[in-house]
Amino acid sequence: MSVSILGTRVIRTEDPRFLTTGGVYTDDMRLPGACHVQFVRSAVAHARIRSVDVSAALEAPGVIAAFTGADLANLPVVAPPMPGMINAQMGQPLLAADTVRYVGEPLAVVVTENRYQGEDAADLVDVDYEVLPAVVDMAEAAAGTGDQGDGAGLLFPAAGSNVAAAFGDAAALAAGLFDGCEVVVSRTIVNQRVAPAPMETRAAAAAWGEDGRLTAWIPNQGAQGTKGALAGMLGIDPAMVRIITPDVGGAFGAKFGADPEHAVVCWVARRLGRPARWAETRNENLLGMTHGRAQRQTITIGGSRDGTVAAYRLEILQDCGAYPKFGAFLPALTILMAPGPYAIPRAEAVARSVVTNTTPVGAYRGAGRPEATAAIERAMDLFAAEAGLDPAEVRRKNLLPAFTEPHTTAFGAVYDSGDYATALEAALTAAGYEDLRREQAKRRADGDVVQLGIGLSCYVEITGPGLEEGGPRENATVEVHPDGSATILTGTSPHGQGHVTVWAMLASEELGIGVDKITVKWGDTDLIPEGGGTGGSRSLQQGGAAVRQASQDLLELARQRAASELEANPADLVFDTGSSSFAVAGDPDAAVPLARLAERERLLVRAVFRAPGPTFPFGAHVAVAEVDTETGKATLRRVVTVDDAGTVINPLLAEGQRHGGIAQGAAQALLEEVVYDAEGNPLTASFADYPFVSATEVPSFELADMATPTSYNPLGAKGIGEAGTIGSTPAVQNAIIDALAHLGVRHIDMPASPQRVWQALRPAAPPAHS
Ligand code: MCN
Repeated sequence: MSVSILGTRVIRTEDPRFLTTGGVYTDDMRLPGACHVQFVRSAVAHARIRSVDVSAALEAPGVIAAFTGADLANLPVVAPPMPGMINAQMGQPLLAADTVRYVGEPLAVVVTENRYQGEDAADLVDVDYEVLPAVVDMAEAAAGTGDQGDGAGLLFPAAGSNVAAAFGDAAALAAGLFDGCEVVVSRTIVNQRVAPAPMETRAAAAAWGEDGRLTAWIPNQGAQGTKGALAGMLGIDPAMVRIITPDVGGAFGAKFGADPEHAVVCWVARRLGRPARWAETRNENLLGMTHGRAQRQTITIGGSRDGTVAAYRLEILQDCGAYPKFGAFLPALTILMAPGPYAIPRAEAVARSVVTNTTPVGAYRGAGRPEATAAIERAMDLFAAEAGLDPAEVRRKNLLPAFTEPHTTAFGAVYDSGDYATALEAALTAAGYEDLRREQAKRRADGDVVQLGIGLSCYVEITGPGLEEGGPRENATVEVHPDGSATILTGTSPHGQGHVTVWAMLASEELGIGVDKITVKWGDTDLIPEGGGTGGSRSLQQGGAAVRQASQDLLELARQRAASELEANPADLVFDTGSSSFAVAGDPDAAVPLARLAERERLLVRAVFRAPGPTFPFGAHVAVAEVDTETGKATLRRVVTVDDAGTVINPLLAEGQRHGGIAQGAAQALLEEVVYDAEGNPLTASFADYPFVSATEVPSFELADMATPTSYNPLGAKGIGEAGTIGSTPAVQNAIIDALAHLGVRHIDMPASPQRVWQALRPAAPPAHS
C-alpha cells in the first residue's frame, strides 16, 4: 500500500519562483502604450464640491486628459451590498461629484504618459470645497437625525438617518435578562479600527479589445466576483469583461470584488482608446483601502458567585465609514457568534451600523468573528474578576460539553462539531498555567516593577459561511495530459495560502501523479467562469474538496476507458497510484497508465462540491505578557495556542497560517489603530504613524495540535486561515490587563499603548503630591 501524502509537511511549491525570479504582480504586467491614472482625492472629510478646476493640470507635462465626477455622471452609483439589509440611499459615485464624505475619496483623475507626471499634475487640480461639519464619532453619527429638516449631521440627507443597517430588535431587549444574577458587570469597550495593510497595495491595468471586450488585471480574492462587481460599476454585460488575477501580495479580506478606482481605470482606458493602469502608493492605500473592525461594544454579563454565567448581552455600534460596504454587515456575523463556545442560558445581541466621515470599512481577517470573541472573552474576564475567581475556572464551568452531532445556538448558528474544554485544557497544559500563576503571585508579592499577566481566550468561529447565493459550494476541473502531468483549474484564489501545493497534494493522492507534475490555475474568468474565490477560510473545505471530487470522478471516467482498452470489466480493474495506471486484478501486465488514456481523448473532469453548511473551527489561546508598571510598556512574551481546524492536510501550511494570524491578532491588541482627529483628518496615513506589526514585536509562537474532524466534507477539514487572528487578540489583551489586575485595573482598550496602560495605572497609584 502506498503511503498517503495527506497530512505531511510538503514544502510550498510556490516558493522557488517567489524566492528567485519573484512574483509577477499587477504593476509588473507589461502593457504597451498604457497611460497612467492618478487619482485626485478629497483633502477634507465632509464638504460640498463647489467646483473642480483641472485646467492647470491639463497644461502640465505629460498630461493626456483629466476627468471629474461630472464626466462619469451617466455611470451607476455603486449600491451598498446585501440589498434589503443596508440602506440603499447610501450609494457611492465612482468619482465624487457633489459631496465628498471622507479624506481620500476619489473626486477626479489626471491621466499621464508617465506615473511621476501624474503625481505632479494632481497637485494642480483646484478643488473648491464648501466644508461641512464632519461626523467622526460613531455615537454622534447614530444620534444624527437631521430633525431640523436641514440634514445637519447626516452624511446622506435623503436617507434620513446615519444608520445604514440594524440587526436585532433593540426595543425587545429583555428588561429582566439579569434578574437573579448575583454578579453583573457591564462595560463599553472598543474594538478599534485597523488597516489591512497588505504588502501589495491596490492596482489595476485595463485594455479594451477590438471586439469591445474589457480585459482587466486586478489583484483580488476571486476573479469571478471582481468581474461581476466591475461590470456592474461600468454598466456593461459581465460577458464583456475578462478578469485576470496576477500574483497577489496579500489581501486579508480587503481585495474582494472591485473598488470604484478599478472601474475608473477601465473607464479611462475605454474613453481614451488605449490601455490604462494604476498602482496606489502606501499613503493612498491607508486612506483608500477599506479598514477593518471598528466596533464599539457594550457588554453585560451576569451569573452566580460560583462562576456560572446565566446571561449575556452584546450591544454593537459598527462604524461603516462613509459608504456602507461589507463593514455594514459585519455585526451580523458578530451577533451570530456572540455566545462563542459557551452554554449561556440567556443571551441577546443587537447592532446598528452607522456611516461616518471616514474611510469605508470592509472585511478584515476574521471579519465579524474576532469582534464577537473579543467581546465575550473580555466579558468572561470581567465576570471572573468581579466574582474573584480564576479566569480559567470560569471558562471551564461555562464551556459547552463536547459534541459530534450539530449543535444549534440561540443565535441560529449550527456548530458542526466541537470539543472546547479539551482545547482549553491542552492550551493550559502546554503553557504551564499553574507555574505561570505561581510566578505571577511571586512578582506581585515582591512588588516587582515588571509584572506578569496571563491572558486566556476560548473561541469558536465560522468558516466557509457560504454568503454567496445557493450556499457553500466550489468547482474544480482536473485534467491528465498525455505526458503524465496534470492541470487543476480552481474557483479559489490563493494569495499566500498555498493552494498550489495543497490542491496538487489532493490530486496526487488520488491519481498517483507527483505534486511537481501538477499545475494549478486560477483567476482567469475566461478559463474559469465560476468560483467563490478565497475568503472566510473557505478554500480547503470547499475548493479542496472539489479538487478531490474531480480527481475521483476522473478516475471513474478513466476506469471506463481503461476497461474498453483492456477489454475487461471495469469492476475487475485496480488502480495503482505508484504507476498511475489501471491494471486487471491479478494480471499486472494488462495495464494502462492514465497518460496513455489521455492520448486517445482528453481526460478531463469538472466537479462541483456542495457543503451542507459552514464549519466551526475552535481553539484556546494563552498569552503571557510582561507590563512595566512605571513606563506602561507591555511586552508579549509567549503565545501558546490550540487551533482545531479538523483534519489538517498540510501541517506546514496550516502552521504558517496560524503564525501569520496570531501575529495579526496580537498586533491589534498591542499596536495597531487607525486614528482620526475630530475633523476627520487621518493621523495614521503612513507607516511612520501606523504601527504595522513586525517580527520584533512578537515572540515565536508555541503551537499545540488538536484535530476534531468535521463530517461536512470528505477531507474532515475546517478552515484555519483566520483562527489565529480570532483567538489571539483577546488573549493578548486579557494578559496585559491581568498583569495589572491586583492593582485594581479591570480594562484597557486596545491597542495597549504605553500611554493607555500608564493612564489605567494612575488612579491605582498613590497621588504624586499630597
Ligand atoms: N489547510 C490545511 N488543513 C486545514 C485547513 C487549511 O492544510 N484543516 C491549509 C489549506 O490547504 C491552505 C491554508 O491552510 O493552504 C489555508 O486554508 P483555509 O483555511 O481553507 O483558508 P483560505 O485558503 O480560504 O484562506 C483565506 C484566509 C483568509 S479569510 C484571510 S483574510 C487570510 C488568510 O487566509 N488572508 C491572507 N491567510 C492569508 N495569508 C496570506 N499570506 N495572505 C493573506 O492575505
